[in-house]
Parts: sequence; C-alpha cells; structure tokens
Amino acid sequence: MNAGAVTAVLALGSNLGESRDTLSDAVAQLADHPGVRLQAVSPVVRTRPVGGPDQPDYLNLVISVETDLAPHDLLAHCQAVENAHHRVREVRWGPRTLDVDIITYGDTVLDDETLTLPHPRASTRAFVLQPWAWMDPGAVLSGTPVAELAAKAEDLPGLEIFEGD
Ligand code: A4P
Ligand code: MG
Repeated sequence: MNAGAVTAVLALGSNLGESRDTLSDAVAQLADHPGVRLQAVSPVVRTRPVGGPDQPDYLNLVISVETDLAPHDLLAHCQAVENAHHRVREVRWGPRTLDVDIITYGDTVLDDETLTLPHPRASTRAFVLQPWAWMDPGAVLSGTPVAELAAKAEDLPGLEIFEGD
C-alpha cells in the first residue's frame, strides 16, 4: 500500500435499467482513476427495497479500494461515476440506475454537510453488510464484526446471491 493510502469500502446499488451491467461498468469506472486501486469485489446480491416508495428489487455489491484521494475527493469521484449512468436524484430512497456510497474510509469518523463516515445507515442494512461480510469475513464496523451486524439486519430475509436472470 502506498504511503498515505487508505482502504475504503464502497457500496453500489441499482434497481433501474440493466442493473447487472451498470454495476460491472461502475466497478471498472471507480477503479479507472490514478488514485484508486481495486482490492476486492463482493458477490452481487438481489435485495428487497428498503424504505422509499414501492419500487423494484435492487442488485447490490460492495468493493474495497485502496485510495490516495481525500474523503471528499473520493465522494466526488463516486458521484461522477453515478452521473455517468445518468442518475437523476428525484425521490429520497427512490429507484435509481446507480447509487455509490462510501461506507468506510479507513477509521475516519466525519460528519459534515456533504459526507458522513462511516455511512450512517450501513450498520443496519443487510444489502451492504452481507455482501461485505462475504467479501471480507473479518471485516469490522465501528468495533462490531460486520457478519454479526448482517445477521441482525431486518432486511436479511429475502437477500440472495444473484446468479443472473
Ligand atoms: N452523503 C453523506 N454521507 C455519504 C456517504 N458516506 N456516502 C451525502 C455517499 N454520500 C454521502 O445521497 C445524498 C447525499 O448524501 C449526497 O449528496 C452526499 O453528499 P444521494 O446518493 O444523492 O441520495 P440517496 O442515495 O437517495 O439518499 P441516501 O440517504 O444516500 O440513501 P441511502 O441511505 O443510500 O439509501 N434498498 C436496497 N435493497 N438496496 C439499496 O441499494 N438504497 C437506498 C438508498 C434505499 N433502499 C435500498 C437501497
Ligand atoms: Mg447514496
């Protein structure tokens, strides 16, 4: 790992359009930056929507990257990848072609107008926690094993590995 580089965990979700292709493209685009190196990719999971209006099931996955970018620069990069997929923000928690969230950035704890780290809702969401635990069985979030958090998450029933349509 480069001096000063940090490991970040990113969560991707899509429930509009060709979601499987969107997720693959987005992982490639996230890694296609001189300050970002892909370390690991989770299985793709099909998940029931959490919150928001009545909407289709999601495909979700998690990646870990080694990055030289500062937290807000990494957020800007994630948003540029979202925008490349014509994401339009209309309804909070509503359907989207692509959502990219920063779940953790090293051990950084931060809360300002544009960025909260760790992601404030990640610790209760199986659609983030379960693929993360499969990718990295030893992962810990704010002191608790991610696999333990996943087992308690209300949206765990109904989550399944996506093998393709
Ligand atoms: N922001 C603050 N902290 C972060 C962070 N750690 N990572 C700010 C990314 N963004 C962060 O996000 C709104 C603002 O959050 C951003 O401008 C950024 O400055 P957004 O992506 O524009 O809006 P959103 O995604 O609709 O809202 P939010 O609150 O991020 O929604 P969530 O919590 O991400 O939930 N169900 C399933 N099964 N699978 C899903 O993927 N996703 C959501 C979205 C709801 N239900 C879902 C899924
Ligand atoms: Mg988001």
